[in-house]
Amino acid sequence: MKDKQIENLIKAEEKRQKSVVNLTASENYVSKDVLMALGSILTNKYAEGYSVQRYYYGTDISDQIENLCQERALKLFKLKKAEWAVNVQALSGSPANLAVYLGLVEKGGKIMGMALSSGGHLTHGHKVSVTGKFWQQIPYGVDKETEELDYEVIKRIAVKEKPDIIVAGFTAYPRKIDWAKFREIADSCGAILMVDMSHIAGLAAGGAHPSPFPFADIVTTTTHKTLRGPRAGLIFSRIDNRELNKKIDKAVFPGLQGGPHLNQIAAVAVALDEAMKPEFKIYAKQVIKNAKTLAGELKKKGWRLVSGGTDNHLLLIDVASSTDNKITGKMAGERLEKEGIIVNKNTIPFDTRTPVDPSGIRLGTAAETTRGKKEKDMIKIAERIDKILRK
Ligand code: DSN
Repeated sequence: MKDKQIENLIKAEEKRQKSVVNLTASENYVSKDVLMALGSILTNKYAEGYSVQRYYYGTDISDQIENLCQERALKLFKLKKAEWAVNVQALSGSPANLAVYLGLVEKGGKIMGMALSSGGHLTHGHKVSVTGKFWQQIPYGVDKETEELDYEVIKRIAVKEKPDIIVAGFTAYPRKIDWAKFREIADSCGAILMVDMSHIAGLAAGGAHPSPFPFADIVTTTTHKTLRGPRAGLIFSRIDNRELNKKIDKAVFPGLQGGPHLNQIAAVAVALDEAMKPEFKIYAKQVIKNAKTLAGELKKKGWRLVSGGTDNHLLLIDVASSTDNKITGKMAGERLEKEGIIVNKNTIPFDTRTPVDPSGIRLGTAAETTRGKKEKDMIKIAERIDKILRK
């Protein structure tokens, strides 16, 4: 590169990424092919609109790239073209979720989503996000005892509040979600059911987690977590007389965005193809085996895990109540970083502390599994974490 300042910073970041144990639950390492597509000349092209209707010329190849990405997205999740549509232009997960609400929920309408404090995402209607300013959030949480979703309670809230849309999905919930129960809840109050599968998309693609598609009307996802692609967002919608897909397409463009990032769409297409390979199924299963091993080992050492364990790729440790040395999530995250283990601080359900210095840390195994780590490595990582945090 001619720009030495940026080149050196990229090299430094590469070195950092290689030198740490990365347990950030939302990160992963993409392949060289994904990077090549992302860093390609496709970034030069404007192709505002969709392949049926563009506002620029010279877009034949842009059409082919976008169509291929859509075909692969449907194929990966075993969806029929006559039954599901997919928009591949959302720049990431937050704009994808925003586009769904913009397209389908009147301003001021009700979004029923998991509370941030229970593991939901900001874009599930939290007040600090635009999704909680333009719409009204009806929050649901986890049970205080089990720290898991209580579907009867969620149903009662839904029937009382009659939300326009129910969002099932999370950013920090270590348990499987019962998609069928959410379908039943949505039907009991006439709401659209949207699943935000950002965290578990790769696990579902690899057959290691139940797929939400048989039950949802809309499925959104980021592509860079367990799915191991570039940073981007996908919005799947069921094709029927509600015309959800047409409303969502309009919300993405021209509602929220201009020209699609073709380099990003091509890189997503590459990642989707990689996720169809048999090795990806093995990867997805290993991610969960690793998370379960890590959780089991930490529990043996006396760490309290939210809900007692994990069914997916992530775990939440309640560090504040696990030790008597008054360690907080912030202190734990910083101490681990100093020793080369990267996690993120996280609130736990019913946290009495703040998101800036919460009671917990969140750990995930997607990134280290990409690097070939197995159960035996998780045992060693658990030992290191225990030692560092008990110092
Ligand atoms: N920040 C992502 C995560 O870590 O889950 C979601 O936006």
